Amino acid sequence: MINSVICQDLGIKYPVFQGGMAWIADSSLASAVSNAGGLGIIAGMNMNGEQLKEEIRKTRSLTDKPFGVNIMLMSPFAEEVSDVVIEEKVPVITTGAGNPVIYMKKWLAAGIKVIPVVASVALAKMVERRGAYAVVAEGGESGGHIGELATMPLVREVCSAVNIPVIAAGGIADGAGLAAAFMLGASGVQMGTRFLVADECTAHENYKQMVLKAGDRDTIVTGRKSGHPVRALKNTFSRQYKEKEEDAAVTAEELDLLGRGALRRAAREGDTETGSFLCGEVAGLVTKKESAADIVRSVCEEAELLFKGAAQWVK
Ligand code: TUI
Repeated sequence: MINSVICQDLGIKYPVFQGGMAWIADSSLASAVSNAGGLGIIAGMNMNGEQLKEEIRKTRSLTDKPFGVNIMLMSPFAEEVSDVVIEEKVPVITTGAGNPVIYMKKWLAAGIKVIPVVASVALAKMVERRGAYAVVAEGGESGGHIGELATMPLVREVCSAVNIPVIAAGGIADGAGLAAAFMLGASGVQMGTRFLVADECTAHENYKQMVLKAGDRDTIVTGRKSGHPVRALKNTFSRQYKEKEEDAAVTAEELDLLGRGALRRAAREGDTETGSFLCGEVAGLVTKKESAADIVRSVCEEAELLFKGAAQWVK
């Protein structure tokens, strides 16, 4: 069975995290992944403190296994939810889209394992010094808000720069991806796109169909100019956004207005025209719906077979 140091430390069976996808990763998906032996993660991004509290309690009613909360640092509720996770004694926090050091002291004092998502060696080293238990090194193949580097160089460089566990993310959707990440020195993987089509994922059916149909070249990155690059499926919204951001006559306010509510319209309403369908480059590998348990188990079993067969390359 695939196993690593993070399994013992976090009390999970498989070294697989589910990404904290905004407007998608709720108690249903997070509890299913945790019950399957991975680490389910609730997205705090779109919730205020009260809403997150409710979602944490729901998750606890659905699983007795460890789970995490992702705090998106650009969220207007970041400060508020940073206290809720302490009150609710959440065992693991991941952070995204920023530098979490201003919150780390209080989380660590509360005994929470802090696992920032990083897109650079510099931030990985900084959070290691501040007491992070591990980092998620997320490459630009991911869906959603992304950094500059690709997963292969980022994971390798972060692994050689820090002495804490590294969880690889970005472009991983099957056992081969997990095996490759471990070969780079990672102790676990985080997947988002593969879990979008899980039976327990409450994203709109239109979202799931778009992911299932998408191929390798069906995502696009917008927002590079504004410094907030985001990867999403190509559709009317993302093409229009791209066109407008390249038009010097369009102001930042107009772009902001266009993007407002687009994640909710995709995830909850399935609005294929005006929604922003965040999705990673691995969409081409995601071809069938199945339970979260089948996803976690099959990814680990595929990786195990690959490792067992790896001696064939040594003569
Ligand atoms: O956070 C994510 N992915 C996300 S958040 C999100 S919500 C949203 N997205 C777009 C528009 C509006 C809302 C959707 N997807 N991933 C984690 C991640 N963090 N990826 C990259 C980073 C990152 C980037 C730069 C982390 C830190 C950083 O630099 C911080 C610093 O100060 O060095």
